[in-house]
Amino acid sequence: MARPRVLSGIQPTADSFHLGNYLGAVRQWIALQDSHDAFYMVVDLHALTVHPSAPELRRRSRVAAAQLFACGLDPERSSVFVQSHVREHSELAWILICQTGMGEAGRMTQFKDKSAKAGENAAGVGLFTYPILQAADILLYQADQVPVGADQKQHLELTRDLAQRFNTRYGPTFTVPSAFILKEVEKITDLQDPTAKMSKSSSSPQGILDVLEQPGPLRKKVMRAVTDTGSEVVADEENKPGITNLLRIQSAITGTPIPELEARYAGQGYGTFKKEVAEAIVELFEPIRERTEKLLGDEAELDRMLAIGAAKARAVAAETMEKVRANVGFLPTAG
Ligand code: AQP
Repeated sequence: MARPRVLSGIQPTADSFHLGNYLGAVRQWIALQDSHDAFYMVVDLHALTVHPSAPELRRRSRVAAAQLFACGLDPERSSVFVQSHVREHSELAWILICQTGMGEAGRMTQFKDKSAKAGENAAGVGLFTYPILQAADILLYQADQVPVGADQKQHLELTRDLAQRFNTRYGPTFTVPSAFILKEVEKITDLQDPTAKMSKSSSSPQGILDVLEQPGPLRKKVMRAVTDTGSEVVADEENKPGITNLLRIQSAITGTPIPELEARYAGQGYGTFKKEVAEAIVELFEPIRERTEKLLGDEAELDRMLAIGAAKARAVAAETMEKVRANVGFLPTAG
């Protein structure tokens, strides 16, 4: 029987992924590559919404790809590629834009948050249509599941609505996908503002833990993480969001259940606990950083690995688009 298909993407919008991206998404991607037919991409078209310079986008796209391979994605077991290498993403996005209501797109909370931050007149149309391009990314590959963090739930709902609407209007065309979200790591929060998600674009440098960061600054940031009044290491989302976030991180990295961690640190105060969380993060990130640097040292090889993924992705995308073009009523090209 065919394995279920899984697809996800990450934006090359910074010089490193952060711990939230890793635990909330990339780690699941790696785990799923054996049981699923896996497609993972660096979504450079999406990154254009924040206007990087051309050299910046090129550098960040390569760094993002190198990190994915360094984290454990295998070009033989997964299709790892860059979104702009498959032209069908933009074509399908336009067709889906024509199926989307203004109110529906305007309700997306990520758009509302990001445009509010940019200022009313600074927010671009790209930011507004971003979730529709994301729907195209997913539907193009007929994905069954999409492993993401909690911040993407609403976009996944829109994708499902668009797939169902399209199928009703034009006949069965798309698989209706579902989100694959691990509750324990669905929202890793900012170290300085433990109620907000850790984010490439909105966390302060002290609030974010970058995968490619050196051990020194990583340790310092964890030790300076905002904690809560009291001294007990116990999970309590409401009253101790900072400690709860660190417990979640420690548990996800070491595989130790939170109650066991609470028992281990009972009566020891925050210091020992934070030190051990910092060590777990340093140990996790160090080999990834080293492998990323090595991969970035041979750009030709990195590009070759991405070309393998793009070829596999193009084959699937072309098949879906052929069906979509016929179903919406575009004339076949002669010859
Ligand atoms: N804090 C987080 N906790 C859990 N999962 C997270 N993800 C992001 N932040 C957290 C998940 O990582 C994947 C890739 O994210 P993205 O790069 O496509 O964009 P994003 O969700 O918008 O992440 P950022 O860091 O906030 O990026 P910017 O600031 O560029 O928008 C997604 O699956 C996401 O859920």
